[in-house]
Amino acid sequence: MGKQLRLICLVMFAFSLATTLCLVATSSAAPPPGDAQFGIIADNSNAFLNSAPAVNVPGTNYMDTTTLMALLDDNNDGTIGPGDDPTNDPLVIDVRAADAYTGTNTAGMGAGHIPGAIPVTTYKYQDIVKPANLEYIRSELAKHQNKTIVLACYSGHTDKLAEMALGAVAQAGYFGTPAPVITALKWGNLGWNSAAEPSVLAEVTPGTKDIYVHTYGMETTPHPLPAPGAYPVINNTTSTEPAEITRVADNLSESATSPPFIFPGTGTGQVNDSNIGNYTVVDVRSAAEYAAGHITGAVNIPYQQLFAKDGAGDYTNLLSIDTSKPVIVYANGQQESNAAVIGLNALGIRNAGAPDKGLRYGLAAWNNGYGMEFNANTEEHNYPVVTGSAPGGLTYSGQCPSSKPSLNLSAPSPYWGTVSDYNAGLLSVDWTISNSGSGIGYDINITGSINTNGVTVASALPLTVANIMSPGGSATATVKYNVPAGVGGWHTIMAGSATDICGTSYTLP
Ligand SMILES: [Ca+2]
Ligand SMILES: [Ca+2]
Repeated sequence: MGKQLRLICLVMFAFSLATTLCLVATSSAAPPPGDAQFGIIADNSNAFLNSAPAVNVPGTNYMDTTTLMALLDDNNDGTIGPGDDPTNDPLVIDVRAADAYTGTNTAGMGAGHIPGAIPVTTYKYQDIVKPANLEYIRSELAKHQNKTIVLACYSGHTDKLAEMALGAVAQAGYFGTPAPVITALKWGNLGWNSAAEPSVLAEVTPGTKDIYVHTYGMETTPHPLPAPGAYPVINNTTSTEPAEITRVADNLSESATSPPFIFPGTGTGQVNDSNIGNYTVVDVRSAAEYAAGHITGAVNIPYQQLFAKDGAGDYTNLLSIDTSKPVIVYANGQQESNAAVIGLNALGIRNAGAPDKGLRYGLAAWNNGYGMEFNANTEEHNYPVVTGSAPGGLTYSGQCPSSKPSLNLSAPSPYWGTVSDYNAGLLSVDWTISNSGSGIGYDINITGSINTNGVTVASALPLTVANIMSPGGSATATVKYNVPAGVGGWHTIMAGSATDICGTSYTLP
């Protein structure tokens, strides 16, 4: 008994995105210590935190609102549009909720957006490194000569979460090379137009909310870092693309913690003098700032050094964070700690039962004699905002690179995946798609399959083959087919889709 082995005849076709042919050899560097994915994510996080933005606030990775306004209002007439030069404009990405962007919020949380700013497609900063947003950002970035991305949230806090994830992904090559400069707008839309953010203004103005009235303990006694622990195992994805490994880890990190911060206070789930000992507290400010006064019991790792390797090539700083307790990270405000929180959670440097959190508003909220505060005299502006669901006020023309991907489908190898597959007549084919072009391919999907002899596709389509494929790269996706009894062979024509860095779509064949 048993079925006769079915002979398979598959007609191959080529995904042909461009005629340019340029094979690029992949590098063969030795894997980093620990899990290979750990090293890739840590190195890209480190590269981002130590990249130098073209325009920034000294000591932080920020662009201030005055600098952004000067780039948008070149002729300094107070409006953005006619008479201004678009060639130096950065890409501004608004990471607030939809009603803040469109100007329909009724609680004083946003009355519109910076002219030309684009939203995250889902209006959630946590989704910033999901494939649909990256595709959108790539296509918008292609229209800008100034390859700088400025992220803007309500008050310059959550944009740092998005910034870290997007920055590490960019350093890993998701936008090609060189990576765009990625920064956040200091004090966000609050600093751009405080009148448009009355509720946010109240939140950061001393005396108007209880976040600023604490005087919890500070000390000057240094605490040495404990001995390094073991490397966490990451393995979030089967992709071998460093950019995709970094993207998946940061995407998981963005969604792992909501809210991504912990308030100082005595309410449920808040932290204060009497329960701070239940946490590992990491001060990510400079050594000098730490020495001058820090939260009782805190250890110090400046955030630019957090993801760095030591002289022996080990990630000693990361591994020295005691994760036997939930981890709280803090800085002068909440900004640098937010960046650290995304990277730490992405790497699995966290307590098994609780994601890492940043201290809400940082030292400024823990003890109002310390920390970073909004300066109404110099940081409060009334720059123009526009309303509506589409980017308002400015249009840009695209400048796409000439290098294009060229994707090919390799000879498939049909097989029976399992005995039950065999008994059910479900044949598997591993379709390997490779990129022999000179540009990165994105969002590569198998979208359809036309078959002869009564064969049908059992797998759900569209099927994602890869979110990114570098020149010389490849990925394999398995498609299962229902093969009726007695069929000895069939022909199949596969259909697929992909994009290039400009968001240009390719439908195949
Ligand atoms: Ca300009
Ligand atoms: Ca102007």
